[in-house]
Amino acid sequence: MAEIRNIVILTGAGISAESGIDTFRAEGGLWEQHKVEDVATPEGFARDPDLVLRFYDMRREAIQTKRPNPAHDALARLDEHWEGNLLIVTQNVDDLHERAGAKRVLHMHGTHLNAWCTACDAKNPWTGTLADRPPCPACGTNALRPDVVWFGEMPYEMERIYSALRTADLFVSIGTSGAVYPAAGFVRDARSLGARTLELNLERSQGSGWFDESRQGRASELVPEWVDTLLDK
Ligand code: BV8
Repeated sequence: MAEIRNIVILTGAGISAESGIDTFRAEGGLWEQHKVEDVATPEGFARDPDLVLRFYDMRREAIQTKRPNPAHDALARLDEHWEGNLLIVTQNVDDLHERAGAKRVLHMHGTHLNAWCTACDAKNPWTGTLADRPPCPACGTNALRPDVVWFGEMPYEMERIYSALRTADLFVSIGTSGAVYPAAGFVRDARSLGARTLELNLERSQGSGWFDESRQGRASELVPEWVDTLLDK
């Protein structure tokens, strides 16, 4: 096994499932309860802002009652002890990676815990609601929206992600169905740049065939096991 120094980890809703946060595509998942185009697109927000703001208020309140699980804890431990480069790129808008103690985390689809002012562009730390149209703490305008990347919008920090993929020796995907791009394309990018690729997921994802190795199981078991092998080396 070639020397592993630089690691990029992609996480999705599956890593937070055992913390009690709904995934998107599972039975009874978020996309069964709400139409994506109504609640997670700029067009949906323009059409019915109340529906969208209430949808995110409900989720923002829910995640604050949840706790990190052993998968989040294991990645925080890896982050603390790994001397090489490490970047945890998450599609999740919850803060469970950070609450577990991970530092080298990048939220490519934004975060629940910020309110973004579409008037002055300020990103305000936020734990409350937005459907009641509170004023922006920076400019006082009532033009706040969730600081999340909707479908059709450009994900955050793509350049930082691609530069990490360019030097990665190992790309690991955890708890994601591989249904949403550009995240679902990272395994092919990493592979074409020479990295080894590993999938840890409850079931084979849509991009499973692109991984050198795919392990099925619960993140709370697979991730601590994988981190132990990496740190005990
Ligand atoms: C963009 C934030 C231009 C909001 C989200 C190429 C081809 C086709 C389409 C496109 C394409 N390029 C772009 C598109 C369009 C679109 C797209 O991908 N559409 C799909 C539906 C076909 N993409 C976009 O619009 C993106 N923007 O492309 O801009 C561009 C192009 C190129 C380069 C730069 C820019 C923006 C997409 C972001 C949308 N916002 N979230 C919110 O959260 O409300 S996406 C949202 O859904 C999540 O963030 C996540 O990304 C996705 C959900 O996927 P997962 O996290 O994987 O969750 P899912 O439920 O699907 O799966 C869970 C998995 O976990 C399952 O596999 C399950 O087995 C597993 N699991 C469950 N329990 C466990 C478990 N695993 C382990 N343990 C367990 N216990």
